[in-house]
Amino acid sequence: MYTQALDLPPSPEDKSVVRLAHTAPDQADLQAAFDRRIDADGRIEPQDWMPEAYRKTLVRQISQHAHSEIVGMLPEGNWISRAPSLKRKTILIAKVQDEAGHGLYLYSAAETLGTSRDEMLAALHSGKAKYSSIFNYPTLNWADVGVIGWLVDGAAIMNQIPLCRCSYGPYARAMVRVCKEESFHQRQGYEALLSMMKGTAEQHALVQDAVNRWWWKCLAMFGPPDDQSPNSAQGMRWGIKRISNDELRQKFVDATVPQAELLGVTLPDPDLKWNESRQHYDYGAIDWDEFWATVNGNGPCNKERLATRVKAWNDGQWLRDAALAHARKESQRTRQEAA
Ligand code: BYC
Repeated sequence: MYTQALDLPPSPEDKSVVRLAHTAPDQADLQAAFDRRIDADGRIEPQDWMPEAYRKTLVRQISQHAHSEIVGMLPEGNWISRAPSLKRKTILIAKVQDEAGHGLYLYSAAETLGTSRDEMLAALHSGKAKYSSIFNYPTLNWADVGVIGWLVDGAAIMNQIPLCRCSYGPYARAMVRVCKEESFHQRQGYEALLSMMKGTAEQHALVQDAVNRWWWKCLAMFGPPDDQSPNSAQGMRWGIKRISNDELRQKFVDATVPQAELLGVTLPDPDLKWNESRQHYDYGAIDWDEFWATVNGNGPCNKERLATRVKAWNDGQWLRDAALAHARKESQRTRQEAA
């Protein structure tokens, strides 16, 4: 994978690795060295010792993130065949293809922690693994595609820029490229909406309707409030998360309000107003019951999304089998030629 350290920790069966048991540091020394590196804001690499809980948290977060990128291709992919012009179609194809690339960087980053891609995908396909709540809502009209770019990708960037400084090296490096591409995605969405807002009253209404349907879901995307977020404190201590769910949500609201004004749409929140003393926008209450229902599999499109991914996986079996057979033949040929 691009920019990743591919040298994984040696397997215990690898006899070429000499292990000096009598000089091996004990668990407490390893933990202390790990803590010092985290405290000094250093990076942890795949070959380094790390606590099992740190490894587990990273596999959880990175694989969820990868699944979100892959499932996130579906709502927009739905509009490729119906894009209103050739220009919009090529942009949308490129964007959806970027999301596939992001999924692959992220699966590769998670694999450096010793979990196979097959294990991660099996967890997704069985419904055990989570992916972002936001992709369980339908894209009803073309304006939804623009709003996904503007608001969903905008929220994603807000969450993901701090991940470029995550303490785990492969994840942080993958995020640098992901963020550059997400930034293009956000701007193309906003630009598509600006075009629609220069159009007819019917087009304005489509944009406003899409904003009304996506706004609250985007705010929930940042995760539960800090005082109800079980993973936040430890994630922050380990330098995986750098900014809390609530702080990121606030930054997103503050950045988005002026963009909505420029676009000429209303954000569907009567409580949204500038608070002079806080120097931030206040906003209304998020429906957390709806969020949890969606996260737990009962959103409008959860079943459809999962069924589509499982079908794609099953339909691709012949190709994976053929690729493996080809690779086996190639390596056999190379060995014969070398003999
Ligand atoms: N949806 O303790 P918390 C994209 C879960 S891709 C579903 O705060 P944490 C894009 C959370 O996993 C967007 N589940 O957790 C792609 C945890 O459950 P578990 C994805 C959510 O990890 C294509 C529980 O709630 N981005 O943007 O400290 C096209 C408690 O939460 C959600 C990433 O994955 C949610 N929205 O913080 C366009 C970024 N929120 O795992 C766009 C990387 C929370 O304990 N991930 N949960 O069973 C993160 O930054 C963090 O994992 C989160 C959650 C902020 C998401």
